[in-house]
Amino acid sequence: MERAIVVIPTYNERENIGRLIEALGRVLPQLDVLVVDDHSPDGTAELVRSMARDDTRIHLLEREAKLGLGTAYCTGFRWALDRGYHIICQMDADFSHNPEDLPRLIAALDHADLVIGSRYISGVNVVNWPMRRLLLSYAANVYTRLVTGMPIRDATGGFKAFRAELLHRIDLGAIHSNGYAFQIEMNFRAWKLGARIEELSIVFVDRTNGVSKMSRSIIYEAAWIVWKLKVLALLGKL
Ligand SMILES: Nc1nc2c(ncn2[C@@H]2O[C@H](COP(=O)(O)OP(=O)(O)OP(=O)(O)O)[C@@H](O)[C@H]2O)c(=O)[nH]1
Ligand SMILES: [Mg+2]
Repeated sequence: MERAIVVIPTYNERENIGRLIEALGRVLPQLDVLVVDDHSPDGTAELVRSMARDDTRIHLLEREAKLGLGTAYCTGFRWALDRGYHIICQMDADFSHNPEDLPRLIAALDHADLVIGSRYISGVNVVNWPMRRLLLSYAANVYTRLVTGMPIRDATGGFKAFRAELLHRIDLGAIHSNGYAFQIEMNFRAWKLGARIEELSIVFVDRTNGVSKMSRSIIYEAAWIVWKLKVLALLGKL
């Protein structure tokens, strides 16, 4: 098997991360795990560090403060590229993304450069989200598709698998977005590079443990990034 790793950003996920790493180990015993923790006050990093002591597949990057989701991913991606992984995945720590879906995502990299776990390709596969949140997410995706022309049904999701060759070609240093905007920007840059992108249906379940980091500013950032990306592409800068 090609060397594969999943990057998991965490902020106060102590209640979830241990069980998630164990579940990943059961589903994909060969998979490495990199947790990028932003100095979570709840001791997430201590838990991961103690698990990493007994298991060489588990890795931890600790940052000194909550520096945002986008830079957490980019730091993790660079770490994995520097160490020669062929397949680099990303998922949330809160069990919204089912570890049992990951083998399907990785298998599809046989004929794709980027595989996206998608909530919106066969109806709407979201469990336990309030209607307001679902409508917001769905509308954000329609809006993103209309503005950018990018043929992706779920451009804001965070459950994905990349071929390392593609990540090498994306200018990670030029990315400053966070939250949903970060997911949109990575997809857009991949699409502009001519990457083979495939969406696979997943069921997304709202978190049951821990608190959400969703905020109004994350929504505004996503609303404006699509125009920024479109203009950069028109100017030939992407
Ligand atoms: N390292 C790091 N991780 C973060 C940061 N913000 C969020 N995360 C993690 O990123 C993942 C996604 O964040 P969530 O809070 O689940 O965001 P969401 O899925 O949009 O919203 P909820 O599921 O409702 O909480 C989780 O694993 C978080 O712990 C951050 O600033 N730094
Ligand atoms: Mg979540």
